[in-house]
Order: sequence, then C-alpha cells, then structure tokens
Amino acid sequence: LVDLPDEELRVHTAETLERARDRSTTLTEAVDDDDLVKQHSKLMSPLVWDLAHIGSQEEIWLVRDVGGREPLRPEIDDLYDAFQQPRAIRPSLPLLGPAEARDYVGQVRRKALDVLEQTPLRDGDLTRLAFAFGMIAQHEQQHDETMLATHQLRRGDPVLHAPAPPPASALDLPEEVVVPAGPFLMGTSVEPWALDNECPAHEVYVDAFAVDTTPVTNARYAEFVEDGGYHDRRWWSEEGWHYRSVHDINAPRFWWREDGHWWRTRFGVHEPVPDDEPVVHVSYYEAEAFAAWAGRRLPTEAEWEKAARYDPATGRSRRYPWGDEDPTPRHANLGQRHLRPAPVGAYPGGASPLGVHQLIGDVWEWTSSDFRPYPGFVAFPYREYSEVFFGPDHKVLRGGSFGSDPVAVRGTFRNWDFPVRRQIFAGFRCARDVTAGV
Ligand code: AVJ
Ligand code: FE
Repeated sequence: LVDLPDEELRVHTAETLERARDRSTTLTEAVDDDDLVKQHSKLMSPLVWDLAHIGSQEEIWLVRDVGGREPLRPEIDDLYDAFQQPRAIRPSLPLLGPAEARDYVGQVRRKALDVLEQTPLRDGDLTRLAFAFGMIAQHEQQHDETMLATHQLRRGDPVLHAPAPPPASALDLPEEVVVPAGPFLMGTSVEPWALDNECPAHEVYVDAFAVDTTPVTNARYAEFVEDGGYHDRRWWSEEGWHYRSVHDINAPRFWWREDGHWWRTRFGVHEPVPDDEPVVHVSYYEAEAFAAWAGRRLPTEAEWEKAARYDPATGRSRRYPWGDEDPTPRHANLGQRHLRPAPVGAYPGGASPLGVHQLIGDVWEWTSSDFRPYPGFVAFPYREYSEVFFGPDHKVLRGGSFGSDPVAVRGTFRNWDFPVRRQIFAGFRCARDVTAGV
C-alpha cells in the first residue's frame, strides 16, 4: 500500500470495502427473514444485528468522524453498541428489520465511498495510510467471520456452498522443526492497516523451541479422545477440568460418535470427521489438555510469531510466512473460499523458511499467552478496540481461519477470546522446549 499512487490506493480501498460487503450480503441472503432475526445461540447475535452493527460502525467512523458529515440515524447508535447491549439481549431490542437494515447499510456505504473520494489518504503519517477505511473493512470482515460461526450453529439444511479445499501435496512432513534461540522483531510499526494491538515493533528474545510443522489433525486429536483424555484429570488445568466437568464436554464441538466412527456437522452437512484436517472447534482448555497428554505444550504468542515470520537467512521478520506478498489462494486457505480447513500439507506454497506449514488460514491457533499490550502500546483509534480486553481473561489466537479474509489476517495479527470458546474456528499446534544443541 505504501508504494501505491493515491488513485490506486483509493481504488484498492474501495474494492476491499466492496469485497467485505459482498460477503456480508452472501451471509445474510442465504437464509430467510425469520432466520435473520432469530438468535441461533446465546453466544451470538441475530445475523440482522451484525449487519446493522457493521453499518453503524461505518457511519460513526467513516461518515461522521472522518467525513465530518451529518449523522444518518443517530437514534440507533445505542442499539448497535456492543458494549451497551450484551449478546443475550440483542434479539429483544427494537432492531432494524432485514429490509431496513439492508437499506441502512447501503446508504451508509454510499456516503462512506463519497468520503473516500474527498479525503486525503496520506496524513503525513505513513503508517496510518487510509487507516480508518482499512479498519472498517477489517471490522466488517471480522463480523462476517462471526456470522459464519452463527451459520455453523444454525440448525437446518445447508444453505452455504463452496468447493472442497486442495488436497495435501506436501507429504511426509517432519512432525516438528526447531526454531533457533535468539532475538526477533515482533509486531509492526510499518504495516499500514495493522490494528493498535499489533504495534509497535519490538525485539523479543526467544529460547530455542520445537514447533509442529502443521496444526494438530482430527486423527491425532481422536487418539486423545479415545485414550480417555477427557476423563483423565492429569491433563487438565484446574479451570479446564472445572469447565469440562460442568459442561460435560467429551469431544470437539459438533462431533458425535456413531457405529464406531466420529461424525461431525459442518454448515448443515453431516459427514465423517476427516482424519487429515486440522481439528477445529476446540476450546483453549481442550487444546491445553491435548498438549499435556501428548507430552508437549502450546506455543507462546512470541514463539508462534517467530515461527511464522522469522527468516534465519536474513534475521528479518516477514509480513507472512512465505514472504512479504499478500495472501493468494496458493498460500493459504482464507476468505471463506472453502467452508472447512484444508488437509495438512495442502499449502506448501505458504510454508515459512523453517518449514512450518499452514500458520495462516485453516484454523485460528490457540497460544498459551494472555492478551496483553506490547511495550509502547498506544490505544488507537479508541480504547474499546483492544485496550479494554487486555488482561488474564483472554487468550491470544493467531493466524486466521478458513473464514478470515486476507485483509483481516497478517503475521502480526492478534485475535483474542475467552478460553472456553469453541464456536469460533479455532484449533492449535503444539510446541516443546529444546535444550541448546539438540
Ligand atoms: C478481535 C474478533 C475479538 O469480534 O469481538 C468486532 C473484533 N471488535 N467488533 C470481536 C471486533 C469490534 C473482535 N475480535
Ligand atoms: Fe463490531
């Protein structure tokens, strides 16, 4: 983006906003109006809330704040304020109906594009190039991923369709590789659309460690289940065991057992659990228990990022595992092109220099780290994006899933959630300590 002439940057930005809107439209047109207004799970909003919330944020940040324009519908600000309205009560609010919500987001978008035409995109701070527009495109894509998770929780016949992901072409990968001890540059001070919590870049020393070359597969996870892992207190943290027991959790969300085989429901399709895909829909506590059972541990966030970005040949941190080039379908399973993770080994073109595969896309990966600010963190543009979530309650997830758009994933991108969450498209990979020289 930094090298694009102004006019191309404007076109790129408008196209990025349009791609997000096409996806929001797909996700909300796939079901009828009843389905849009109803709550499929207490954890999720009605789809029609997400849609109007997307418009409301765009109105507040682009139309009013950046554009200085008159409010379109100031009376609905509070209804779509995520902090004022807990998810569980959202269906009982006097929300815009489906037709009204569509009309509203369309009106906001026309004004936002007009603001884009009139606004200087370079404000002298090269790291914040057209940032407000990039942030709003990411915000819409994040809610699109949330809406995709709502679709996964919805009962009924399949309404979303997509081709199968590519097959594994990198075969016989080693189970793990060693990342050498030493410092690397974590986070970023130059990525134009990085969110506040990814900044600033800072050097971090990381001891040598071994990391899995791929996310943990369903087949491997099923071994843990069949070995009685969910009923063996040894593998679980105190909170994890409490959570497992209270909710009587015995397998990943959406799995069931029939005739001696594991089955799963995936966007309304019932199918055998595929052995070679990364496991998905596990909580942090389950990931942690699996790792303990396997004699391993989850990577820290710094370890994950070093495995993903560090280039031992130059000592530099890359934007992505494969280099500095934006993600393409050759690199990673992103953007809801496929409605599932791809088998491990399906993206040799996306491997890191050290040979770690599928760090970006497929499944979000739980790390052992709490969500905390980097040294020198400054909240931008508002405290409610990240700062209010810092602390021990949230664990960091990295790398994006098949449901994350490329604009909303980077080598530095940090997601966070409660350790009990399973409806998100989350899996994990394992790591272990190695002593120098091994
Ligand atoms: C970064 C995915 C945790 O969805 O709660 C959306 C992103 N922030 N609207 C979320 C977000 C405000 C956020 N996550
Ligand atoms: Fe939001």
